[in-house]
Amino acid sequence: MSQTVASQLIGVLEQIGVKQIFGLIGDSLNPLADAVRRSQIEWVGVRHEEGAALAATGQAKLTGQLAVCAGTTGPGSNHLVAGLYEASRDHAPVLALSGEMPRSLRGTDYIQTTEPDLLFRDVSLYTETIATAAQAPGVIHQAIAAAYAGPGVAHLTFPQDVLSAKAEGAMSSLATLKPHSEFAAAEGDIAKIVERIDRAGSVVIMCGAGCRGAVDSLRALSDRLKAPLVHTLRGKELMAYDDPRWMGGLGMIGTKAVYHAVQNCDLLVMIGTDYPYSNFLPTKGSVIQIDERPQVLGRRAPTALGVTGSARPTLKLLLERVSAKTDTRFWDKVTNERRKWDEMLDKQCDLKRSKDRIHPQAVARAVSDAARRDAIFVLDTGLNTLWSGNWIRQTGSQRIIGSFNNAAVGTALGQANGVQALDRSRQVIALTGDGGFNMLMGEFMTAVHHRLPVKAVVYNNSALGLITLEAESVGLVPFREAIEFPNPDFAALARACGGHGFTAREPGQLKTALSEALAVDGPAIVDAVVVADEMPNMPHIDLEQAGHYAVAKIKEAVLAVTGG
Ligand SMILES: Cc1ncc(C[n+]2csc(CCOP(=O)(O)OP(=O)(O)O)c2C)c(N)n1
Ligand SMILES: [Mg+2]
Repeated sequence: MSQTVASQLIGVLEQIGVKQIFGLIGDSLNPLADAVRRSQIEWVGVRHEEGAALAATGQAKLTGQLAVCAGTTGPGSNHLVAGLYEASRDHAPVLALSGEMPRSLRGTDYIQTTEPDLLFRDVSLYTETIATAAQAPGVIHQAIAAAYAGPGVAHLTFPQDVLSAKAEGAMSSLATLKPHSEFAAAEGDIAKIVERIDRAGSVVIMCGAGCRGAVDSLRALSDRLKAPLVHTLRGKELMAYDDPRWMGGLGMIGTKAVYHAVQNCDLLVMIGTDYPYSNFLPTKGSVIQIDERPQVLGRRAPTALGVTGSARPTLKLLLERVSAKTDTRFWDKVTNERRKWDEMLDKQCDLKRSKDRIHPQAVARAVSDAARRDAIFVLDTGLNTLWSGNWIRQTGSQRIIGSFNNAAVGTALGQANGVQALDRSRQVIALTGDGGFNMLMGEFMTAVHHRLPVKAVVYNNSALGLITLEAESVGLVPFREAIEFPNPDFAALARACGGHGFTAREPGQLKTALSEALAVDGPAIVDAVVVADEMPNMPHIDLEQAGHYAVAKIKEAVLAVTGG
């Protein structure tokens, strides 16, 4: 059989290392799926195309390698779009494929008509319809190159007859399709950074996701400068929580020690982060920012020096040049405050806090304590992000992903499926609110179907919990009928799907439910029934200042979580 455009595309994806395609088959996609059937690539059929986009995104976030999802004509592809925003916002290289009606039917308001290039315009760095076989090799190459260059989403539409057409031409330059290389800051910029660091008394180093791979240098720099290392939520996974240098996060998922350190240091060095919550950053301008992306420099806080460069090679150069500091007073103060904050967290998550009710912090801490040392946590969005983000004590070899820039509810399970498909022997734990789980709970069937042993831990408060807080913070009466909802028996649901289900209603049941769920072979749901009226910590507010002021500040805090 001669090669078709579909088999040419699949051949290319195979050659560049794509192992799976997540999608939902149908009409125009049939020729594509047929090419997958003949290949080494695994077709992971999902229950909802948003789940396919999320699964691909989860993979791409974790590995930085291209991941692929597919949806068929019109409605099938429409479902991809919401999930793709995860990849777009977190800069993960994803190729989205849309099937499309045959070219002869275009422009006649035929059934399932959409304008995919218009629909995918916002979420994609590159979107193109392949109109002829001759166009395919060049456009496929360009799309993948664009996804890696962003990184972000590239989208291609294939009319059904084009997919089945005889391939023309061959793909060349496959070797160029890979993540871009790191680069060091220029010599002149290094000199300027060194001069400012040498001049400063106290230095704090803020580490974002861009610091992956640079941990040894960060430790060395911290030791040399007696500088606390603080992190963004995406940076949290990089080091163990109990590394004495790793003081904690900044913001609502963070500590008072870190907030004070950032506000009071002489110099804040931000590396590999586009941390968006300006209200937690210093306003006085003593900030240096180092990042690969020139467009992110200086946009979140008044910044004295912005330098383009990747974290790892730039830190190496800095280590060759910066002078050691000896004064440990600032370091000691931050360490002291951090210890107190940690003790407070321990109290809040103590299972003995209430006799008959489970506090959500205890769920996060129990999951953290029971997880393997190389587990992957996938967080959802809502109050539950605060519980998971603040109470998980990461090991440094675990991974933590979520919807940290898109802040979308209902994204954890889909991403967890994708991550689990990369390695079915790795422990993958989705921590999600009940509202988030309900949104795409059909994707639990994707896990069952494809033997993806994902463990989903549901914080069950029968409410869109964060919304209660949002309403109260702006002086509105929470609209209970809109916020609260009934849940199914999640454990029974899991079993009905062919998975495993466990329930914890009382503190005494939590650890057993979790350890049993983590021990079973196959996907499982843990229904953790938690108190609904738990208040989050506000590291930037002194809680002694109760009353109206605190309530007003909750608004600020909530906006910091939801992005407004
Ligand atoms: C897709 C999407 N829909 C709506 C929102 C607005 N929103 C933010 S948090 C939240 C509540 C989530 O409820 P749940 O999953 O139960 O988590 P909880 O806050 O109760 O922990 C909502 C609706 C959003 N961010 N994303
Ligand atoms: Mg909820």
